[in-house]
Amino acid sequence: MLKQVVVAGRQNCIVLLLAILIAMFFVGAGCAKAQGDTYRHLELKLVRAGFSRPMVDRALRSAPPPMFHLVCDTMRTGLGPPSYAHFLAPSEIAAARRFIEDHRYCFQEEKAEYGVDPAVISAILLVETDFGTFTGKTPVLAVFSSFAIMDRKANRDRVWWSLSPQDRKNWGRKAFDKKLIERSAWAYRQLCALFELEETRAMSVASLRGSVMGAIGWPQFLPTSLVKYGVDGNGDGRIDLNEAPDAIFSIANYLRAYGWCQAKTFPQKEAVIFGYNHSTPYVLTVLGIAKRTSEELR
Ligand SMILES: [Ca+2]
Repeated sequence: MLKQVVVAGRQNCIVLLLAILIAMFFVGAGCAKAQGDTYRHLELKLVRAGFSRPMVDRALRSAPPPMFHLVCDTMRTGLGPPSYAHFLAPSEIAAARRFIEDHRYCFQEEKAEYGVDPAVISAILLVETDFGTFTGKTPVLAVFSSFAIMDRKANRDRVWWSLSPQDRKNWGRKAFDKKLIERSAWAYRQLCALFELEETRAMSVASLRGSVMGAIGWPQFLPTSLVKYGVDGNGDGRIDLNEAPDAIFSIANYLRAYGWCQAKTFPQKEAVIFGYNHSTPYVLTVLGIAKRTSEELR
């Protein structure tokens, strides 16, 4: 009798466990469907642009849900510009110099092929990610998908009403809409670049992680920059911006394309670095680090 009760109890447990698993499956499928619906018009737009439906489906259905909070954070007003002053501390200059010494053979090749000052490349890597220490953990596919769907008023409404009354007053609805529609177009271009990377260079875009604005790897390249200026510096057949040689050569390629080799005067050099990051404090910091690093290398 006792044995029968124990067996029946086990059977009930198995049935209960199966029921939970089946419920979890349907809840998961429901979430995936809801998520797919949110991205539906974006999915159609990408397929109409010529990207393969299975690839787009697979990527967007596995992407995290739209990050409205992230979009909202970028629309908050009253935030001061970032400070770069601490990068000019002697310990930071020493780190920039050490990086050049640790990768001197790579920099020799880079200098011979691209002609870009190693001190500038090292300064950029220091400021962007502290030589790969802080590259960001946000799924870049979700970042650009979240911004890309802001072409829809319903999605902008959701961000708008998540802002504080003061932020809404500072923006005004017209300027807010204009900004988010511009960001949506920008993010869509980045998404296209991501899918191009997946199609032509076999990169798994779903696994790419980066900053909250979707910048990737040690040099914090946007996908469009990665497509255009990414270089396989160590010759292993793939471009990985989380490896020093690829990061160094890719930055060199970018700066050469923006005219570094022709830039002789300080304002000309400023203009080239401004092409990398549209921030005057950033530009002055990078050139300041590079100058001090070069002085110490002599
Ligand atoms: Ca490589």
